[in-house]
Amino acid sequence: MRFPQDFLFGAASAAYQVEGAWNEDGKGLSNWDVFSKIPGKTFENTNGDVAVDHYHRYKEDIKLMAEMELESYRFSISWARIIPDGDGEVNHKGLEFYNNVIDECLKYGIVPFVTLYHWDLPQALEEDGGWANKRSIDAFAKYAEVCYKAFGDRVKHWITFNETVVFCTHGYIFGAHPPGLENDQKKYFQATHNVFVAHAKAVQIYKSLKQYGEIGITHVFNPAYSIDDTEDNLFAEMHANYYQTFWYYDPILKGEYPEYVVKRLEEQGLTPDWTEEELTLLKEMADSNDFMGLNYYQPARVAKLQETIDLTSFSEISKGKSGSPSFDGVYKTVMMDDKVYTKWGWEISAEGFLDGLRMLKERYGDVKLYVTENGLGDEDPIIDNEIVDVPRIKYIEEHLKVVKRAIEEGINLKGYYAWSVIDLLSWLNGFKKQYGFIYVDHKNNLERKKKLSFHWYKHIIETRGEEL
Ligand code: BGP
Repeated sequence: MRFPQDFLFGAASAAYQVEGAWNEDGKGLSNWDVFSKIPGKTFENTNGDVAVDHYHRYKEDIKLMAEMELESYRFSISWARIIPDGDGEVNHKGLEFYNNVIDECLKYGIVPFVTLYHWDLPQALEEDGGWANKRSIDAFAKYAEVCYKAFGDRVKHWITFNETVVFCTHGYIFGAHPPGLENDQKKYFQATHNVFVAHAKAVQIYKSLKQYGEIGITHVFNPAYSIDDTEDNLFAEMHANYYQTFWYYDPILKGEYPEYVVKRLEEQGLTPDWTEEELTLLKEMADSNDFMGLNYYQPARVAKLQETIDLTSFSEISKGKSGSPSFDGVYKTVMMDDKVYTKWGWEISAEGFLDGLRMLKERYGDVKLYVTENGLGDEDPIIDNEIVDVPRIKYIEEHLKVVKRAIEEGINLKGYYAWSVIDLLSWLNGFKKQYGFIYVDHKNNLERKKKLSFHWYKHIIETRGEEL
């Protein structure tokens, strides 16, 4: 089978991880501009001040994407470039930059797939309570509307938020992302609710403008599987799926929260402050959400936690590595001897993805899906001046095969975006953890170079994955 003509082969990036130019052309401060400069918060205190300088080199980068035959480029907009203080005046230089990026993509026939929020919140909003404060809901709605009106004539694919589970757990539980709070479960659940409401408002505004594109959200897809068939561990699997997946997917796709979690939150006094009006809006907007974006890297192998853990220290849990307790102390993820892991301890399992897709179909029916991120973080080998990232090719190949199989099974998958199009700044792992098809030489003026995977992906796109 060749992938269908309307299936998009793409690759992704995010503003803070590629752009740099953190204080240029009227951009406001973002929470990451501030947080990354607190000593010890990021790997070797790296930050995105320069990143890979995409702000100044977007033409060169997009030209390379075109050479790779990329059909679509997923990138994010930096909110603080557009509205420097979060909800005040619009910065026209910011609009100009993204107009240029979009036009450059279209010049080559590359479909721009735009994420509105990939974690860099204007610092003024962060200082006012960030996502735990409802002010951010209306600020986001305003920002989204500015973007639709400025870019919506050419951008027909919108993602509101990237990975709510990550920025909320890392921000309010693990202390590893801004605002850097540890184990504040009350604020954590409040923040997730506020994001869902902000998403719903952004969808409502988008539909009212009648721009006839599509809008959805991107979630981490981290399906949980019990390590065995014991009752305890099957319970852990169920619990993990409710907290890590259904809590996030249900309010978007069903317009309501899963009863299992709602009940527990009530018992624990953790119910978010939510109004009837907000809950009604979630319900009303569920049918207007056009797609779900899935960022899949690995499944979770889980077991019930038998020991009691210190629920105040989370620094190690935050890195996505298997072998950590869940923040509510109910289960733990387990590294298994018969599984394969990356250098960063992330399991490699394409089958885990396929089984998870089947689970999603069972729960949510035929919803349209895009793989908005998938890829291998590695330290790429350089041999005779060539970047021979064979493990990345193998990783993406295995996952694309699964995508093909899923489509054959009738799962409604419409595109695949590798993470990432170019080597970029990893939030917590600096420049050491590489993901790109394009290499960036940090010792040589950030010079770009094509990796082996660049040529391989180009071939996959040209042949529409026929040989997979
Ligand atoms: C996702 C984020 C991306 C990217 C990716 C890889 O969670 O959406 O922005 O960072 O993970 O993560 P890491 O760089 O930590 O390996």
